[in-house]
Amino acid sequence: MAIVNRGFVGRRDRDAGRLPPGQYRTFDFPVLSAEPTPTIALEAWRLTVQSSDHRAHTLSWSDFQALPHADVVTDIHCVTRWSKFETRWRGVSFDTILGELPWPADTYVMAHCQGGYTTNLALDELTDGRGWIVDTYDGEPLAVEHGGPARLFVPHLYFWKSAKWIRRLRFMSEDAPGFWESHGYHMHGDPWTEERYS
Ligand SMILES: Nc1nc2c(c(=O)[nH]1)N[C@H]1C(S)=C(S)[C@@H](COP(=O)(O)O)O[C@H]1N2
Ligand SMILES: [Mo]
Repeated sequence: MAIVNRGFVGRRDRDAGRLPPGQYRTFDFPVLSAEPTPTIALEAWRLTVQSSDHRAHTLSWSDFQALPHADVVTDIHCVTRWSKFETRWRGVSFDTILGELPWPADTYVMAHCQGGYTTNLALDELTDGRGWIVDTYDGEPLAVEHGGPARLFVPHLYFWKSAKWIRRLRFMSEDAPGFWESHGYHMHGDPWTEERYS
């Protein structure tokens, strides 16, 4: 009895402080999409990175697969108040993507998705291993309802910033609102300070 009790307390201690304010923990993996789930063939998949002066660098699926991948294990937090702990992803860091560019990056990025969803981020939020383009979840190719074949993954911000079905990363010299940001969501979206709405 004492052992069971100690084990339980131990788990609670380990998870204490892990839930941002106003969030609850879920063990499911909810699907949240503002648009219908698209069909994306790998042969047709492209990731275009666009400079603020309209130069473009495009990666095919095989170009993207040839870039170094790494594992990311972390918690995720949706603004609708669910958090999921210890999610396991694999992908290419934004630092690696930046290293591929033949021109300099700019201060802000608009992520554009197949289907029209957009979200804005400061470049600072994506560098130093904090932003990823992921193609694998829990050891399997990323399921289409979760943004496969590849999605943006920025887990330290609310999950609406992790754009599914990413197609284009457009650099900007000034910040501008994406889809949810222009409907009242916060421009930044830090779950620890509850930057839910602006
Ligand atoms: N293209 C696209 N990306 C999106 C969304 C969307 O509607 N369309 N929803 C966002 C929101 S609000 C959340 S919480 C997460 C949900 O990701 P999931 O469906 O894999 O849980 O995706 C984000 N990325
Ligand atoms: Mo969300």
